[in-house]
Amino acid sequence: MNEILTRIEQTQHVVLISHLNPDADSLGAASVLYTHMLRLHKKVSWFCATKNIDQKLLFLPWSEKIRSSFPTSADLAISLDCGSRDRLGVAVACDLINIDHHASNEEFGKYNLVDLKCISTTEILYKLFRDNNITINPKMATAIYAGLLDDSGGFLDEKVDGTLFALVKELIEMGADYKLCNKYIMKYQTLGAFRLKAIMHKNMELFCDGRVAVFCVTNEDMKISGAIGSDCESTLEEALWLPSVEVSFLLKQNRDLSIKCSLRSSSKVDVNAIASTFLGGGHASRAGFTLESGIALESAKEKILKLICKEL
Ligand SMILES: [Mn+2]
Repeated sequence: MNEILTRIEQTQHVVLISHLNPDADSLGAASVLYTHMLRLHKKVSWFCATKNIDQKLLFLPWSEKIRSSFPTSADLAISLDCGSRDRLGVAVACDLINIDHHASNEEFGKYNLVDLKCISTTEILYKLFRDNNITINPKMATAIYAGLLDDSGGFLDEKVDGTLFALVKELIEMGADYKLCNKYIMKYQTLGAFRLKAIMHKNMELFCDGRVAVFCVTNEDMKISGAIGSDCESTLEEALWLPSVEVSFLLKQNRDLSIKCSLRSSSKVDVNAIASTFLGGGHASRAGFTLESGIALESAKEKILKLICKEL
């Protein structure tokens, strides 16, 4: 049997870790393993350092079990969709299994299951279970589909091909509630998110002949709209569908005045490479990093713009 599955068999108490500001893939992957651990009659906890999890993701099986305090009694941790140790939002002392698909993954686990060919971390789990004859039940199939749907940008990503649709068909046959995922992940929005969109649309700036779209979101914008951090991302991604836009990035002020930068690209510009010059990472088409407090939004914007325009 697979080394990772063997280690899981030996555990008394496992903690599943979704990354900071979790998406449907990180939560979906943890959800899949949560079901699996219950079937194995293991004690299981689900940790996420972010307290305000996007409401639209709380339809995922077992998401009501997520806690923001780390269980010290766990003897095994499994990080899902975390490219680097700082994405965990916690210091982990016990053995760690790192399951991820980010090109920037730092293989920080004692065991690492990193597959860059997979479109989502949930796809890695699908393959692990399939190859080891582990049954995928409807709850698991739903969570696997959720990760695929979100990380492929609603099946619009360049990497989407017939093999992926064949996998989707299989998941539906296994009982995946794809309609529920489609509704919540693709369409559901809170009033706060809806209001923030209007602010972001109004304040968007275009550079390099309209090829780069830039969004700056201040703490004030967040307060007025009542949105949460992850609400910024859909507008950031939508901007790529403007005819001239090839790269979009967002600078979002955090409460401690550090700045979170998220980048998206639909062209040859590798935003993972740009993010890594700021010690961040991700994928060629979506990446991010954080700038320490003290740097002004405007000067951060100039710096990043310069790097992107050089690549265009
Ligand atoms: Mn992912």
